[in-house]
Order: sequence, then C-alpha cells, then structure tokens
Amino acid sequence: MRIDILTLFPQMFQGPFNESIFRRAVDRGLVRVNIHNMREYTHDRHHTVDDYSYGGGTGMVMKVEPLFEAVESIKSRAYPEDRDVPVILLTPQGRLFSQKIARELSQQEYLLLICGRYEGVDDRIKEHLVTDEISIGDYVLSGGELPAMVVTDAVVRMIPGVLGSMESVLEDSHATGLLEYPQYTRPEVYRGWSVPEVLLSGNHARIANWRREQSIMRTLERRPDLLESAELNKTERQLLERLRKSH
Ligand code: 9D3
Repeated sequence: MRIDILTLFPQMFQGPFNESIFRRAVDRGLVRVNIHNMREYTHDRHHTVDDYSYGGGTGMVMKVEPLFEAVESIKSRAYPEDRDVPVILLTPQGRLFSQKIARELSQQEYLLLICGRYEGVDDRIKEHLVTDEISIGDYVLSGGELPAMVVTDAVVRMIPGVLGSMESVLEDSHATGLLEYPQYTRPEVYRGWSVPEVLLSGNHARIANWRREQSIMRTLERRPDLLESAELNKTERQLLERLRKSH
C-alpha cells in the first residue's frame, strides 16, 4: 500500500512513523508513506496557503489552488491513470472513524490523506476533489495531522503481514466485539495485591470462562453500547442476562 499525506506541518510526522510496528512494515515493503508539504505547491512569493473567508467572519480558510495542484501532481506522478484513488480529507465534519473503516481502507492499494488546518478548507475542495471526509471523534484538535496519523496507524495494522505473529490475537479480540478482560504478569503479589487465583490455577477451561465473564462484565459497565452488536454465544448471552439482573 502507498499512502500520501498532504500537510502544512510535515515535521509532525517524523516521530510516530518511525515507531516499531510501522517501521517494520515499511522495511518489509508492505507500506510506503510519503509526506508532502502543501506549501511547495504554491506559486506566489509568500507561499500563501490560506486566505480570508468570503462573507466575513474570523478565522482563515485553506486555499483551493495549492490543494488541487498538489493532489493532481501526486496523482500523475505516483498512481496508475486508471485507478480511482480515495482522496480523504480529515475534518471535524467527516464520518466518524472506526475499526470497520480502517479495515475497508486497508484493502486499498493507494490512499491520499489531506490534513486540514485553520478554520477549514475552501468548500470546492470537498465538492470537487475529495472523495471521503473523516473525523476521529467529537473533540476539537488543532488540525488534521494527528487524525491522519491515527487513521494511518489503524489502517497499516490491518494490512496482512504487518502484525506477523500477533495477527491471530487481533482477530480473537475483535471477533467478539467485547472489551478485553483484565491481564496480569509477574510478580504474583505486588504490595500485597495478588493476581486473581483462577489465572494461576492452570485450569484452562476455568480461565477461559473467567475471562469471558470479565469481558462481559466490563463491557456492561463501561460500554453497554457495544453489547448491541457484540456476537455472543448462548452461554455468553445467559451470563449477560444474569449480570443485568444482579445489576
Ligand atoms: C468548533 C469550531 N471550529 C473551531 C473553533 C471548527 C474547527 C475547525 C478546525 C475545529 C477543529 C479544527 C481542526 N481539526 C481538524 O481539522 C480535525 C479534527 C478534529 O478537530 N477532531 C476530530 N477529528 C478531526 S479530523 C480533522
């Protein structure tokens, strides 16, 4: 997969993309990420990328020309002509990012992400250039850079071969749609706090049961919304009913 990212702050991407899982994916040739500085696609002396909003109001708007020229330039240099490459704008008005969207995007061979800045972008960018708009949640950030990193991280993890031996684990925890059970590692006792006895019992059936129970309990307490779409078997549904009654 090839991911192109258009931004006014290319330096922001240095840290996260040199981290372990990501780096390994790049080294193995599973993914390539190219960061492009939008300012390089301006023609005026001051490299202007923003301007005042027609109709007035505070806050600047990202200009239309540099973005069109940048996207067209990347497309002509890097993508096969017959390919419909998704051009995704990170914006607070986008559809809410999810694991499902990450999985969908991981099927693509090319992705082009545009990081918004200022109060927003000239709407013609949304009308005529962008094919999809994504938000990562209902909180105010300073721009689309961190969201682009979040989306890239989630998507790259889903590319076959990136996680290697951890892949099956990922499948397991996502299959159910429940929150994870509590986990512990050595020491067995720390400051008098013991690891639950069942985990030391060596009884795999009991352990599996306990974990499932904990998962359901946690999900019921913290994220009851997840239970709507969780895939539960008969035992799990019965357990959930019992927990709901004793609540
Ligand atoms: C709330 C009114 N405006 C801010 C005073 C609108 C606004 C414009 C631009 C809010 C945030 C931003 C910058 N954020 C993004 O570009 C962004 C974002 C976000 O802020 N939250 C979650 N996902 C995303 S994706 C892009």
